[in-house]
Amino acid sequence: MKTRITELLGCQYPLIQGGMAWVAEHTLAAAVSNAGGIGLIAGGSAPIDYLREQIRLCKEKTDKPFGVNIMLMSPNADDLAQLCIDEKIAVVTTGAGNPGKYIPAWKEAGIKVIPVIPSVALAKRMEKAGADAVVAEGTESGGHIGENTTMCLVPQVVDALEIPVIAAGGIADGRGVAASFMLGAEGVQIGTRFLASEECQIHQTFKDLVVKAKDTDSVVTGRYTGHPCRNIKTKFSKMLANGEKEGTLTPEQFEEVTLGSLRKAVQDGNVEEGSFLCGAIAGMINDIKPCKDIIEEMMSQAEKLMRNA
Ligand code: TUI
Repeated sequence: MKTRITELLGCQYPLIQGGMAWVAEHTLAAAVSNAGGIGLIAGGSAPIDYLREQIRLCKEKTDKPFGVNIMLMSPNADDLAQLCIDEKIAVVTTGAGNPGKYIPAWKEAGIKVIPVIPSVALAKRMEKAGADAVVAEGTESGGHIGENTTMCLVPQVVDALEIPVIAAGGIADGRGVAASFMLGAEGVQIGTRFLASEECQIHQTFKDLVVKAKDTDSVVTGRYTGHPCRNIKTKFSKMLANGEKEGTLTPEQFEEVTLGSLRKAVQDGNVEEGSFLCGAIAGMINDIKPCKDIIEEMMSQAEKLMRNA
C-alpha cells in the first residue's frame, strides 16, 4: 500500500478522510490519523477561533500528520487559509471552489495542497497552479457534488495529470479501494463510512439514518441553486426535492429553509429541518465501529483483492 500519496503525506495508508462540514472535528480527525490515514478537520463556515481550537485539540490527541479542509464558499476562507499556515498544518484539502489564490502561500509554508475537484478541466488548472495531488470526487459523494461519476471521472483525471490522484465518492470497503486503484488512483478519500464510526461526534439519529439507509435512500437537492447536495432521504429532503421539481419552492426560498440545516442535522439530529449530507454508498454500511477497525478491514480486503487480481 505504498504509493506517491503515502510518500507525499508520510502516512501508513493511502487514505484521507473527507472534510465533511460540521462533522469532521478533532476527535474524528485524530482517530483517522492515529489509525494510519490522514484525518481532516473541516473549516466549513466556522469562525477562525473554532478552527484554531480544533487544530490544537487534535495536536493533543495525535502526533501523526493531519489536515484541514477549507470550504471555499465560506466567508471566512481567507482567515482559515492563513490559520493553516500559522498552525503549520501538514496538508490542506479544499472544496466548493478554486483555491488557486491560496496555493503559492501554502506551498511557501511547506503545506501539501490537495484540491477536491469534480472535473478534468479543474484538475488540470490545479496541477498548473502547483497542487501536490487532487481528489477526484464523483457524484456518488455526500454533500456538494459535481455531475460525473467516480468510475468515469477518476481514470480521465488520472490520464490528464502527472500528479497523483485520490479517488472519492462511493468508496466504503476494500472492494471500492481496489477498484479505485484499478482506475489509476493512488489513494482514496473516505467520508460516509466514517459517519458510522465510534469516534464521529454527530448526533445518534444521523448515525442511525446512515446504518438504516438502503441503496435508494439518497437524494440530490438544490441543483437549481447551483449547489447540488446529496442527502439522506428524510421528510425534509423529500420536501426540498419535491419543491424544486414542482416549482413550488423558489431557489431563494430553498436557500432560506436550508440555512443552518447542516448544524440542525449534525448537532440536533433534527429530521424535520436538518440536511443529513451523506453519500450514495450508505446502503452498504450496516454497523458503527472504531475508525481503526474500519481502516484496517478496508485496507486488508483491498490488498487481498489486488494480490489476486
Ligand atoms: O465541497 C465539497 N463538498 C461539500 S462542501 C459542503 S458545505 C456547502 N453547503 C452548501 C452549499 C455548498 C457547500 C458540503 N459538501 N466537495 C468537493 C467539491 N468541490 N465538490 C464540488 C466541488 C467544486 C465545485 C466547483 C470544486 C471546484 C469548483 O470550482 C468552480 C470554480 O470556481 O471554477
